[in-house]
Amino acid sequence: PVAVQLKDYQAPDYFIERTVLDFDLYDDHSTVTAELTVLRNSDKGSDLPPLVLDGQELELLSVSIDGQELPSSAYQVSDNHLTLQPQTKRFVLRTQVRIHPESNTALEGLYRSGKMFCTQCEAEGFRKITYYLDRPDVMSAFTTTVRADKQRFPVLLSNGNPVAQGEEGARHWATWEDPFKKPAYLFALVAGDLWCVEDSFTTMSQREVALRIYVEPENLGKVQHAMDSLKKSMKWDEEVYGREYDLDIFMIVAVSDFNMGAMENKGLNIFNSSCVLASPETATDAAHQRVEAVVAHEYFHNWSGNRVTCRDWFQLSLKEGFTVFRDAEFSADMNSRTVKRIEDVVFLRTNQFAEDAGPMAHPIRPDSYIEISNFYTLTVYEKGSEVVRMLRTLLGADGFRKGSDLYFERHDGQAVTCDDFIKAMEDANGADLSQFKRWYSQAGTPRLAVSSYYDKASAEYTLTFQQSCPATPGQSEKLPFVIPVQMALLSADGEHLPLQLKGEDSAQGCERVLAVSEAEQSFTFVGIEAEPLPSLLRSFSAPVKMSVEYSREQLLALMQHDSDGFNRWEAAQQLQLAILNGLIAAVQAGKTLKSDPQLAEVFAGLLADSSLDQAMLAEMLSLPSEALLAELAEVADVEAIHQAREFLRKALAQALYAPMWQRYQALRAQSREQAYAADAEQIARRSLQGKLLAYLMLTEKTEVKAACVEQFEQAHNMTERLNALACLVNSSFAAEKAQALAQFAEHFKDDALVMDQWFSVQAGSVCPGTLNQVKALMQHPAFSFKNPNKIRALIGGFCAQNPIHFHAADGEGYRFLADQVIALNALNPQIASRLLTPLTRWRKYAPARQAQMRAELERIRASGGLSKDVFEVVSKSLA
Ligand code: BAL
Ligand code: ZN
Repeated sequence: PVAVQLKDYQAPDYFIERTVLDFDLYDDHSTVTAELTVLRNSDKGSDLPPLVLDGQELELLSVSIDGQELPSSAYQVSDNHLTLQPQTKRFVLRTQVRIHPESNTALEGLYRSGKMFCTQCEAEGFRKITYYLDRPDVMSAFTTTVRADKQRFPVLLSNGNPVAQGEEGARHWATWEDPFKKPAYLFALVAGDLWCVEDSFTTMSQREVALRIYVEPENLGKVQHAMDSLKKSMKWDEEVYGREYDLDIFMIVAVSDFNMGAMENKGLNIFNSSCVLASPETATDAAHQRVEAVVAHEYFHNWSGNRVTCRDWFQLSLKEGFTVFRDAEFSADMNSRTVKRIEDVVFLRTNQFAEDAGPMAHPIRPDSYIEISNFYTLTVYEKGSEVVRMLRTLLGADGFRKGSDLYFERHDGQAVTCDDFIKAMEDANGADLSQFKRWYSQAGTPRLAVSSYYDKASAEYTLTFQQSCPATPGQSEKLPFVIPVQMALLSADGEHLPLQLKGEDSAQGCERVLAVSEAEQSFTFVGIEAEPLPSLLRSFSAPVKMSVEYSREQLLALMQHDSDGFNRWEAAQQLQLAILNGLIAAVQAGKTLKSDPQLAEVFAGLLADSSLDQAMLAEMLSLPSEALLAELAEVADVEAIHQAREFLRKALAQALYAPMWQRYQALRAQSREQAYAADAEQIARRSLQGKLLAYLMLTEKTEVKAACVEQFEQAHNMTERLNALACLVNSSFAAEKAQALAQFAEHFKDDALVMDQWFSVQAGSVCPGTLNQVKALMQHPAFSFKNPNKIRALIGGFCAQNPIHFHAADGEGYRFLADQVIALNALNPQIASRLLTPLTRWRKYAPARQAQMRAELERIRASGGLSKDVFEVVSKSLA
């Protein structure tokens, strides 16, 4: 396979003004008729080069131009293209193809999910539906007719507004028209026996929009949370970005078999059922929050993605980074802002920083790819969002809004680039962002080392920043980034000092943003009467690895006094990391582990502090995960990390048994008395309760075990039930564990999404024998190798979320993963490729593990018939 390069981008030779599609859906095949009004791109000249349409796995039945059928000598068909020679600048091309959705296991293009038909076209799935110019800079008005059996597929949907419908014997049809020009990746079609929950939204210009969420009938009771989230999203986008919805109808459809979380097709979002269905009894708080976030994300794409789309796939972060930033801010406004930021930063540090340090590292705007599906990455999405966040930090909220207004106004209806986005931000603010743009072209996580110097005599305090960025594949040298460092200075008694830089006339508030743009740069503050304590990178103002030498006393002072909630949590994290690193070193040196009383004292203080928000307390009590500790280590010592962390957890549970037990019981009593709501206050309470139960269960006390079983059996919501189940699964209480698992499976056996949770809780077990259990569960009737959610829950749950067993010294975990990737490669390349991620991290481990992991990558490479998806990840990992 060859790589596609950004530098080779060329505008299309032809455009497609209008697309008229007709789908005839049957059980053993479907036919697709496409009438495309094709127009020569006049910017490229008046000659008529060959028209090269994309198409894969299509059986061509006929081709005609302007009503004249073409003989087969007039066109060429290859595995990926249909090529023909136009005779005029503008003509109507009609093709008819036969396709096989019923045997499409890659879940790309048109496919069957259970009893329904649905589509997934982003990025390049439309070419599996019909011959087309399948690239995002070809935007067309679509009219779509869908025909199917009336009884089995009563609902026929596509993008836009419904314009006609009719019946033909046992079959019926519906025609949809989308007035907004769009690229083919935003096309969608659904046919099925679906029921819908209907509501409406009045937009800011008083237009009435019908909202419909379609599900299979048994799921009708699980849709309200998504509908509420949708209405909140529509309102928020009007208030915060001035963006109004544009069609008369907005539809969401839930499907069970879906590679992604959801897809923003114009007016017809298609969702993985896990991102739309939620009820208190079946979905955890985290699942409720995910539904809210994904509904918002897809809705926000209507402007950041659909009205203004990407010119080419290298610009993916233009819509994804921006939209993740938008959904993160929405979630922060709907819930606890600080907790949302902490969760996002933990996720970024654990997973995106690892990607940035691995063989697939790429800038948020990659320069090349073999398979674009491999670039729907944490870098493009999450780091992309951080880059947009930095823009807002640098320009200020008002400046950023001016920039986004200009961007939407200037580019409405266009397919544009990341440069266009930056240009709008520059023009609206009179700013020069040329150096900032390095964030789009340089990969890797920058390091920021901070030192300070205090001069009592002159009352000056100087902060010096040194930035660097490690080499990444294809990029050995990096130029300095613009790194916004949001900061404050604290006095000994916790006051936030006025900040006046040398050369300024007066202080400018007690918090400010320093734009670090040089490899080494100093900032001197004046009028500082005693050595201050710096609070740096507040709210995690840049996606960098910062190192500052703080003493334990300083960390404790920050935990207590910092007015930035994120940095209070960060100080607690740094203290925990220091202690954990000491324990890891002790394990490696073969020393007996000794508990450090300081953390227990801190935790005791936090537990006793009734003013502390429960969500914050839950976050402060959470130790860094094994995955994060591995990412932070030079060489990840899996066993030492596991032992050290487990030791510390147990030591804390023992030292703090009384206050934890008392607090747990009080929280559980409150839960029993209150009806479930997925609101911030209750979510915080259950989060804290779950953290405490997990600690308490480590003491193996009978009273705790009984409480855990009680919570498992009596909880009126899935959050408490699943937390209790996870505690039992990870405990040595074999009888209770077996009984709880059996009871759970019996109760929820018909609910696929709940069974996913049952699979993943077992896949994550630290108890011995987990891999064998995972293999056995692959034979369970609720498991299916064809369903991405099941693969992610069970196989992904084990390989990506269970480091101690996945990295077992005998290499069985690696062998297992390679076997699954080889089996999935032909069935669903996207999922196979994604599953591979843990093996790509082989450089993080000691030589023996490296050799085992590489050997499995080589076995995959040698297995033959690799999809582009798997080939790219394997070959880059072994390079
Ligand atoms: N565009 C693919 C799914 C998403 O990011 O919304
Ligand atoms: Zn998106």
